Amino acid sequence: MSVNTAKNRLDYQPPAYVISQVELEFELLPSKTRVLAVSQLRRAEAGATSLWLDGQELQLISLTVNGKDWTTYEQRPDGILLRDLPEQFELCIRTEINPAANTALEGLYLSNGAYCTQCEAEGFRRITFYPDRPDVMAVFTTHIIADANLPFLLSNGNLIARHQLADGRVRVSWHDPFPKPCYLFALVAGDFDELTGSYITKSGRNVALKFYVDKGQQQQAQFALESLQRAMKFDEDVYGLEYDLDIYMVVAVDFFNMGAMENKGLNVFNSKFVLADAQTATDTDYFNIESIIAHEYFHNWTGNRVTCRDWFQLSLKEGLTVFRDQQFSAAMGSATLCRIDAIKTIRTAQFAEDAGPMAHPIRPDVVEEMNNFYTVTVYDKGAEVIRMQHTLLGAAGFRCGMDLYFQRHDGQAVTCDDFVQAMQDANQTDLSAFKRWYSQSGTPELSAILENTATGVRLTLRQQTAPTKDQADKHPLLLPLRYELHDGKGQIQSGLLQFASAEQSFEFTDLQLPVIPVLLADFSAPVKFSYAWQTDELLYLSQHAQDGVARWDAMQQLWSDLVRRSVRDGQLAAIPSGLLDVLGQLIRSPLTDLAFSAELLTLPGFDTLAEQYEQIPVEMILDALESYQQQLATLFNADWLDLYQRLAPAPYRYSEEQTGLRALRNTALRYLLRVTETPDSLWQQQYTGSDNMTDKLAVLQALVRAAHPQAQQMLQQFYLQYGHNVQLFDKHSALLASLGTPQVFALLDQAEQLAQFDWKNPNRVRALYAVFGQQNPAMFHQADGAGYQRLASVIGKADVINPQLASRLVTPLLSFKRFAPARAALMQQALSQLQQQGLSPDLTEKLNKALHD
Ligand code: B3K
Ligand code: ZN
Repeated sequence: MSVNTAKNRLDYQPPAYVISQVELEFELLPSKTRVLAVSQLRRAEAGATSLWLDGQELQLISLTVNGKDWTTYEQRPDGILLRDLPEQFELCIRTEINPAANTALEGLYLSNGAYCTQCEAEGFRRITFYPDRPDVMAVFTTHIIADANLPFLLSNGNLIARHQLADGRVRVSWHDPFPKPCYLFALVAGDFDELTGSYITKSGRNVALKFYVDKGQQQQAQFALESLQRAMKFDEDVYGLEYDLDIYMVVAVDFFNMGAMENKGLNVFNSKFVLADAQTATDTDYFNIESIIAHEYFHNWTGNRVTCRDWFQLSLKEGLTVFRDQQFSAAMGSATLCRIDAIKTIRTAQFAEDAGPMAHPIRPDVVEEMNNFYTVTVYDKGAEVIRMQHTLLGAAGFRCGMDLYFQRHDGQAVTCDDFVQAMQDANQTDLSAFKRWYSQSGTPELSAILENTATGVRLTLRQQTAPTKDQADKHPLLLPLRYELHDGKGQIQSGLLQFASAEQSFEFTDLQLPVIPVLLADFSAPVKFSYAWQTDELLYLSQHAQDGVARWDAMQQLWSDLVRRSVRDGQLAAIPSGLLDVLGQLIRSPLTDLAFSAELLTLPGFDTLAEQYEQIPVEMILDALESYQQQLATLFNADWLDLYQRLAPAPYRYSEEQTGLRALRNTALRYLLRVTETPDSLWQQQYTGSDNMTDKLAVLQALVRAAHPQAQQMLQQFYLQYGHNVQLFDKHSALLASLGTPQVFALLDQAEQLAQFDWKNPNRVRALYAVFGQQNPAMFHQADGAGYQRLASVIGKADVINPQLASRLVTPLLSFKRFAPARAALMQQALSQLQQQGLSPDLTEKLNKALHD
């Protein structure tokens, strides 16, 4: 294990030597894989004679420079420093690695008998000694030698040769003509089923599309293949971007640290984001597959063709690519629903990150372990920062900026500054005030006051950002604010304000009083905002705002006001009759967009509400949510039943219309199951009679959430029936881990003992413990600290096997300062105990930040 030291963004130095070409040869054996790397290097920094090569967990066999054994080097635990180098040379390094022992799933490892790689961010250094940094871009040729029982030997680019060797082994060669950083290198070797398709690009080139999945699962990759075709078309239509190789491959593996990886021409995917059919995947799974397939595809331009100069610039490719995949999802289905999803992520996980010890700007300044910075801030807030540029410049202006960005930087490793510069130059505008979004962490709080004037209203805006753990001083940011002003005559003025100072007033005329404002329509800036709306005004907006997001937001605001009042007064605030009227009306006659109706009828989640409090009143929020849901269930019992019965399901298809119907019907089901009079036959029929996993799982979710007496028994039945399938086993685990009763602890113990459970598989561990820590607030925050102890002990165990996995699981414990002293002390104690164990650099970085000021 290497000792990580903090690196600073401003310390960037260009590489001393660059590599034009690298030729790799792998002789694959589970615990003794031989790697030969032959690189052509050229001095880039005048006078340089030494070169640092990163390397971890490698056994060095030999090292030559221009064919001669090279002895002037210094080997350290994390690499080699070569000295006395000529201006230009061929470097030849032989190493041996042990994929079978690689449980960190970084570098070359085995997943169910198949070899695969994960190199981003710094995994290539576990394959060979190399300048493992994104600004060294080389043309890769890869040779793979393996036994004939591994029929598919894959790497980046185009297949150029395949030979049978005299000893029975096979040698294949791949060549990728596009220079790339080593983090985009990939190798896969295994026995798979292959699903093939094709795509004709807009300039008429035929691209072979190939999906590799476990045996017997070929048909389950069909939806992913079609999603890829849709993504390819979208990028041509919206950005004029065409695919550039003759082949695009996607491999699905079960052992994977995150969602997927955009390696050039050879994506590696977590199988849960490839495999789908009606019997094993839910509507949400289908949505995620389509969006992640698109995300990785879009990286081919935003990430691969133009890459990052250094890892501090990660948001250059991730924020931009998330924004692009959000645009794609919005075009494939309901734009409002997609936006609501993205907003929820910001308001829960991202606001929490900003308020906790890991707070960092979308372009961090200091990093110890790079894997810790693949965060909701870099990704999702990063996407919001791109979205704001899109809002400010308009779709056409943004496209001009993108065109200029590619024209200038194709084939280069660049910075976030380069991106904004292209946006500015293409639009002849000045974005310097906007750029603070890249360097300032924290969540701006925006407040507004509306005063009447002789001819209309004056809107006074104020903004302020509280200090964060990483940055004490904050400054105003440029906020693009989409607004609607609804006047007394029912007329609406709408537009976009640019607000860049601490305080500013805007005058609006020709408005009949009274005026009701919508601020931040479409969540046009990732901020917290407050305005003293009256209940009636919110009710009005929930029905009349032009922007769908604003309508939903008005409902969310009504509920969070009620919860806030309940918390303040220590007793449940009554639901205003006007709100009940609006809800009753919606249940009786839903809007045409059924999925949107379901969102309007759903209360904000615990996490969204929690982020609105400096000190989170756990029980009070949970109790209030529980009581309100119970009230809606009882009050509208007959209407829910009627709605449920009217929404008759058709044979399963994944479509916007059907997804909406299922969402609304299952919302009704959730309320129905909270009422004892609802006959068991109702949900039993849905469970046994439905032809799809969405509706089956919805029954189980509703039983679990309603703490129904039959919940556990049904989970057991589900396990017996479906537990042999790993995706469904994980769904069972996730349901079990979200049971809000103290029995959950014993059930978690039992689940760890099941044959399918495997501490080495991140999907298995996350289904139990990411869910327990992040989606079971009642039990995770149990007053005696049992939840904290459990998560900490799991993290300790996971860290020895897979540091990235452990480091992600720790998130909910890190923000202990947000809780009342007794609870905070228990959380802190769990973290301190964990710290006694020798931890990975990943966890060390986070725990040091959380525990020490
Ligand atoms: N770029 C990868 C993430 C790599 C994470 C490394 N710890 C997937 C993606 O964002 O598309
Ligand atoms: Zn990405």
